[in-house]
Amino acid sequence: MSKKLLDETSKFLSFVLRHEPQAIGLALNAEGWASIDALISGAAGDGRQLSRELIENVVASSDKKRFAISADGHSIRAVQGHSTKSVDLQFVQKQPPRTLYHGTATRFLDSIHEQGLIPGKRHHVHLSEEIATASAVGQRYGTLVVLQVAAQQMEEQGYKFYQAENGVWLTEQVPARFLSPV
Ligand code: HQG
Repeated sequence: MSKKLLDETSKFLSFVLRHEPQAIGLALNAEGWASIDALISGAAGDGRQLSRELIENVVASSDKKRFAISADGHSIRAVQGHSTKSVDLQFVQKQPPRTLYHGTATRFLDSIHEQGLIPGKRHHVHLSEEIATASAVGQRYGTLVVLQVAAQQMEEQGYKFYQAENGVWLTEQVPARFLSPV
């Protein structure tokens, strides 16, 4: 199975499981789960050949562990990163480390200083424990800048944090006063 096929399929799964399930007539429940059979037939209707084996390979090889298959093997979901309104994952609140990191592009900084970090189209602001991970995320949008988030201080002041099963930290927003450049 080629890396190209795995990457393309991973992008397709992110698209339908996080953002636009309706594009292939797929239903996600509130916890983001979709039937694997329905995913395969919906994709086929869109001219895309998926198989159970290909899907399992994408799930297993995903560098960021983006997807999970249910214990009974019938369903699949993205573990975070959603924008679709049909999903409302109930993450368990968790105490964050003292500092978390967010990678972004320099062109967003003026707006971030004004508004703080906001989720945009997604349901949460995404934060990392590692500067290296935050750097990879921020580089996608232009000239990289990594911001340090005073996560523990935020939590002490009542802001809630969650950790997705792939390790990504999530919160609703980060006011600018908790941000500083690394
Ligand atoms: C920026 C990838 C202007 C924010 C990664 C980011 C991540 C603002 C962009 C996951 C802003 C949103 C998410 C403000 C935030 N003004 N810009 N007030 N507040 N921004 O893609 O965090 O590979 O929705 O800095 O690994 O970049 O898809 O979020 O640049 O975990 O699995 O608005 O996506 O995972 O961009 O990335 P995104 P993100 P996957």
